[in-house]
Amino acid sequence: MSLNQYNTFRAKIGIDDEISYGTCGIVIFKLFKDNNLAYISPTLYPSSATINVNLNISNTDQLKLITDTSGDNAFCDHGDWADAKFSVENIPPTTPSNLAGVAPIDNYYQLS
Ligand SMILES: [Ca+2]
Repeated sequence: MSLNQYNTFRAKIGIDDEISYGTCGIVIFKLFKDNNLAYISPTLYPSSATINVNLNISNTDQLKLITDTSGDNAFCDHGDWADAKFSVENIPPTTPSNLAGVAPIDNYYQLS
């Protein structure tokens, strides 16, 4: 699957509801775009609220989803990437750096 046709990755991350006891099930979620860390979650516990991840993946060839043990161990680390999806969403355009705007004439800006 090519990511080039999408610009957004969304998911709901957290510890699965089947884990609900003690200090078991502690994870950190990470997203890598082309092997560069692009998102890291706080340390999540079974009692933590679900986090909505919304990541711009424009110009990304590979997205890697990592559920890290958080450094303790992997016991009960049932991390969920729920409702994970790629989509095309409107992203506000950025101003081209090589253009200069001239004062508005009849409500239009002249760019050159
Ligand atoms: Ca853990």
